[in-house]
Amino acid sequence: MIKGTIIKGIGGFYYVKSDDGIYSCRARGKFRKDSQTPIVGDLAEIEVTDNVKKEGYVVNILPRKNELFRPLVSNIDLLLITFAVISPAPSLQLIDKLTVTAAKRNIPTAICINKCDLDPKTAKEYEEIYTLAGFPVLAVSALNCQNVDKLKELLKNKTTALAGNSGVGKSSLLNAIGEDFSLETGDISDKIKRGKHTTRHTELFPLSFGGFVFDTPGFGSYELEDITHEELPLLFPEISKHEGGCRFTQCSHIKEPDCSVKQALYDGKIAQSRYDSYTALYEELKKIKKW
Ligand SMILES: Nc1nc2c(ncn2[C@@H]2O[C@H](COP(=O)(O)OP(=O)(O)OP(=O)(O)O)[C@@H](O)[C@H]2O)c(=O)[nH]1
Ligand SMILES: [Mg+2]
Ligand SMILES: [Zn+2]
Repeated sequence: MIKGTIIKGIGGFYYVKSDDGIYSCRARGKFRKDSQTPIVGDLAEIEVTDNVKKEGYVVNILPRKNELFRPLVSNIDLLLITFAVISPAPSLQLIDKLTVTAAKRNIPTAICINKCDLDPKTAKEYEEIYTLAGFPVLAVSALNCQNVDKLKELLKNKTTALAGNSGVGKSSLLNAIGEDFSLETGDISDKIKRGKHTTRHTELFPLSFGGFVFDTPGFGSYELEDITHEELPLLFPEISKHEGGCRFTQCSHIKEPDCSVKQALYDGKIAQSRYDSYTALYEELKKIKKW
């Protein structure tokens, strides 16, 4: 039995990187029975069936530090939520859903604003929104390598998953850090300005300067799971900071008087777009509960 990390999964095969190379493995039937599926990032124990062809079976998954559903990854130190200033235009609510999901799972989050070459002024506005919310923010360009050195610094010595819509430039950024990944990148459609889902599989890559990074497939939409409206304020760092400061202990920070969150919004300490995401998600989650 040897141990390794699942770096890729395609068509029922898991590619497990161990000290003596990469093994292509199938999962033992027991995984289906226990409804546990190996995912990229997992530490796995494998049974080698062919040492020359490097084949085997995944027989056990070691306990996960954490896992995300979208992108489907495990054991990460940082979620790097990536979007483009324009082309495709970002949905801030989608980005905020991602920060909420990561907060729920106690996964540290940073924000990466790409394609700053296309509209530096708007990039600055987004940078302010997420800096105010308390996240580390990088404004970068894979095209002209703006701040790519800072991106490398951020990735160094940790395991990071890039997450974001198709076409925002996740694969391009990983190519830009000069690690010889040669990842395939795709155009943005002319008509609807959306990505074309170029990256089809999640893959984990080692970094020569220390650490690992996941390139992941982009998505079009994103739904919140297993989060209640009651806990939502705790999952926005700039809102949870004010917990206990309102007149009502169960304050939803929406309609109540003497609300310290609304005060912070008026004072410009909370970004309007983040507050808008909060209220929209709050109402949405509340409806689910009533059902
Ligand atoms: N102008 C500009 N274009 C960029 C930049 N980064 C990426 N692009 C372009 O954006 C398009 C999409 O880039 P990808 O790297 O394939 O995007 P992705 O996020 O990996 O997309 P999926 O794999 O589909 O999820 C390509 O045409 C890139 O050349 C940038 O910083 N500036
Ligand atoms: Mg890609
Ligand atoms: Zn309040």
